[in-house]
Amino acid sequence: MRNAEVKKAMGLYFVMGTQNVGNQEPMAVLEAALRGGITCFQLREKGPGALVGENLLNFARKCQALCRVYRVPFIVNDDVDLALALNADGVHVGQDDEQAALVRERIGSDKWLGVSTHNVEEVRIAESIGADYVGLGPIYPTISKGDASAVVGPELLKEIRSVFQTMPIVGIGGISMTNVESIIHAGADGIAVISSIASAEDSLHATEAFSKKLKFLLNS
Ligand code: IFP
Ligand code: MG
Repeated sequence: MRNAEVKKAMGLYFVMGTQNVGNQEPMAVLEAALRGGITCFQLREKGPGALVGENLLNFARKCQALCRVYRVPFIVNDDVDLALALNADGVHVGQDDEQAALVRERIGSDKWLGVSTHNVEEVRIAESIGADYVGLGPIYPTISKGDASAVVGPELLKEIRSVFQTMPIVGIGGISMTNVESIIHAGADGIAVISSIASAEDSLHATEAFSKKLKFLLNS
């Protein structure tokens, strides 16, 4: 069943682009995250210095191949053409990206569709157009997104969970080892992180720590 598979993948969702890894080797960071136990990966290549064209295609192919080795779903942020060219497992779009309904039409029913949301109404719309999961955030203040909207907090997550009892929901934004518990307790199926893994001193160790904590929180 798709819903259960998606929920499981939302456990520890790693979002990364080459711009998120500082002077580290992006593939090394992704490999550390995969070894450490991430359950889903989203390629989000954005902002100044972002790879484009052939370079993006080649990098995306390498990421996808590595995710395959670890049997982790490979999702592309906001680039339907790239997702289709690679036959990615899914596409993630924001509110300002190509309308989610059009994306669903373009990718068909087999690929996962994820939508960034910030309130009840956006989740309602995402559900109505056939989103497989929603990212809700920023739960806490974040540095990874310059254009991030207002902090929603675990309270709104809890309210949204009470309205949408089966929708896979992943919390995103400002998540660290010290606040992950509040997000799972509020009803999320998992967490999405960028900096906490990509900018960590030791990405493998950071991922292992999140993974261990999430396994405990999600099974208790
Ligand atoms: N949520 C997510 C996800 N990804 C994004 N890129 C985003 C919000 C802005 F974690 F996938 F749900
Ligand atoms: Mg986007």
